[in-house]
Order: sequence, then structure tokens, then C-alpha cells
Amino acid sequence: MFVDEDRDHRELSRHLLVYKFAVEELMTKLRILGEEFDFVHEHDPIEHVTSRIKRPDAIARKLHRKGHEVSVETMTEHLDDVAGIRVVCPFVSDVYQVADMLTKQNDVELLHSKDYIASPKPNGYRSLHLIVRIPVFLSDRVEHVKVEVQLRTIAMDFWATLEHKLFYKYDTDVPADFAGELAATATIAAQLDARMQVLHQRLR
Ligand code: 0O2
Repeated sequence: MFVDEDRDHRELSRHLLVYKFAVEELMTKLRILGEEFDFVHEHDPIEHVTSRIKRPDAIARKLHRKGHEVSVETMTEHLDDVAGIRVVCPFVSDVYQVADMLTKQNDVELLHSKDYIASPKPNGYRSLHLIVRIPVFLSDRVEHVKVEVQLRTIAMDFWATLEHKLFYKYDTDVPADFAGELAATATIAAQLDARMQVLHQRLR
């Protein structure tokens, strides 16, 4: 995979460590935002946060799929989601509120965003994806590290988690009526979000 194995493995591990630090910084930022917002507004806009660093074999597969050689340089340049954070919020308004509070911070650079809530994917997938870059201060230098932040509601997360399981189960042999049924369940999840949002606003 990586050519000179020992040296390249060490170099890759070092880079993945930097991604881990970036994730830790962002997790701290999100925890502070949630806790302080809750104190001021008596509502925590974050239900829970998870994170993952992509595994080397998945990194290699994605680089190959995009037609690139596998190296630390191509990974840094062409992959936005080596480090990923998933923020699950109670309500749709919280998704946009948290995204706004995070990207307004001076040291968080928003590179681009994909709003799959405003424009869901054809299969029904909804979430707000942000690619951000943050500085990580190391012993001898500063690295600017890209992280993919996925924000979604509990209903969106429920749907995406189950869709992921079903997709992997059926893989290439997807039943004919599968896509339509999947999209219909996504619509129900979206309706649930909209109704919960109304209740939330009425109570506030
Ligand atoms: P994993 O295991 O979650 O890491 P790009 O990254 O830009 O090359 P793409 O497809 O344009 O590729 O990125 P996009 O659309 O922003 O989606 C990337 C991630 O969003 C996926 O990562 C999933 O986590 C999630 N995602 C996107 N579409 C779907 C979907 O239809 N269903 C579900 N369940 N999740 C989705 P990975 O690397 O595919 O997977």
C-alpha cells in the first residue's frame, strides 16, 4: 500500500495522530458550546457527539476510487473526511444553530458545506456536512487540519444509521422496491422533525 513500508507507516501514523488532535479540539469546542448554550437558553442544542478517524485501509480504498496514488500527500490533499465528527441535535433549528456558532469561531475556517437537509440525496439521506480546517499546535509547527463535521437530528441519525446497515446487508443485490420504500421512510423522518420543531417553538 504505502511504498517504503516502515517509514511510510510511521509517517501515516504521525499524520493520523494530528487528525486525532484536531478532532479532540473540535469535540472540546462543541462541548463548551453545548454547555454554555444550555446555561444561557435552558436548552442543550447537542444530543450527543461521536467521532472517528478513517482506517488506513478505508483511506487507501477511497484514494484508489478517486483515481489517486496512496500517500500521505494525496490523503491530505484529496480526502476531506479522514477525521470525522458527527453531531446529533434534538431539533433541525439546533443543527443550523450549532453549525453557525462553530463556524463563527476565529480559528475555525469553513472550507465548504453541503446542505443535504435543504436538498436531500435521492435515497432520502439528510444531514448538514461542513468541511472545516483548524490549527493544531505541535511541538515544532502548526498544522492546519481538515475535519468533516456532520450535523443531523436524532430522526436523521436514526434513518442514516439503519440505511447504512441495510445498504451493507444488501450491498449489490438491492431488492427492486427497496429505493422507493427507503425514500418513503426518509420522508416520514423529515415529517417527524418538522412536527417536533413546531412543538419545540411553541413551548419556547
Ligand atoms: P463513513 O463510514 O461514514 O465514513 P467525498 O467525501 O466528498 O469524496 P461524497 O460522497 O461526496 O464523497 O461525500 P458526502 O456526500 O459529503 O458524504 C460523505 C459521508 O456522509 C459518508 O461517509 C457518510 O458518512 C455520509 N453519507 C453520505 N451519504 C449517505 C447516505 O446515503 N447514507 C448514509 N447512511 N450516510 C451517508 P463515507 O465515507 O461514505 O462513510
